[in-house]
Amino acid sequence: SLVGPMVIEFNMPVDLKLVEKQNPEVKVGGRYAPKNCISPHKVAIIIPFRNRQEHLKYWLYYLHPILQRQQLDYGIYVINQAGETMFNRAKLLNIGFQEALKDYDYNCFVFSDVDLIPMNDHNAYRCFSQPRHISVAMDKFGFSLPYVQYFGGVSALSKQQFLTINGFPNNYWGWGGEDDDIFNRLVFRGMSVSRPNAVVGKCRMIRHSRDKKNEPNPQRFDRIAHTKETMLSDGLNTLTYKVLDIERNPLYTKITVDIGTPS
Ligand code: UDH
Ligand code: NGS
Repeated sequence: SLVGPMVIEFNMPVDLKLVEKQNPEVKVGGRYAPKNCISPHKVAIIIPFRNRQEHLKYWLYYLHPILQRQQLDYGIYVINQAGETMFNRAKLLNIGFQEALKDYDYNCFVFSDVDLIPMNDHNAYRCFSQPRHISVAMDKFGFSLPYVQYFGGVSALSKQQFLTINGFPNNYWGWGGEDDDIFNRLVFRGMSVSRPNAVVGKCRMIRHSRDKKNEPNPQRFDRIAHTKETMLSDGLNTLTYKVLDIERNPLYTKITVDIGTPS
């Protein structure tokens, strides 16, 4: 049922009640599995989140139909950082991995920023034999990679790939570098990055200004220089947080978490 290139725009209002009606097969919490086959791709989609409801509405509007056409067995998890302390994208992604596994035996994890939409449904939101980078041709980078090691935006790791690198770092507070740390982890564990080509990989980002409490992290350059050592003691094996609330909405599961403060 794939259609190939799609028109993606962000100039109309999105009504989630309507999106629900347009996706009658999506079950509570944003779960779906194809009716006429058993999908080998049991995918938890993890979105790091705080105060971006407008972006989330576009994301749900565009992605639900695409993911269903891709015949994935999937669930949508929005990991909402409580409070007003510095944002921590990678830690929220670790939490998403751990919490989604309490729901279902997912074998694949797609980590997606809330403001990125694929422009071609041949760009599979699933896992491959090597970690997958999905958002390889973003409009804001002229539809190409900004640098060859770039692993930000949207990526997919199998459960095994994620466990092999001890998950993601928990101590990148504020903007930048955590995606480069993840790339380093993959390389240090002998993996390489799989990517679609730059035509299939085209995607659009919703334009926005910098969020409060997500200013560039001045420690990021120093941190990415030490991934090899820090990945042993910073990751899934040291992840701590408190779940404050789990909301099972019709189109997504929203998990609000207290992630603490920089140590
Ligand atoms: N995010 C939130 N809330 C925040 C911060 C980040 O939900 O307050 C999530 C969201 O999923 C977002 C992702 O974290 O897509 C990455 O953060 P980002 O969108 O701030 O990062 P990006 O590199 O933008 O896209 C940085 C600021 C760019 C300013 C450009 C001004 N023209
Ligand atoms: C690099 C950042 C990455 C970031 C990428 C794209 O410089 O975290 O730019 O940024 N690495 C460091 O700062 C060490 S963007 O143009 O999207 O704002 O993802």
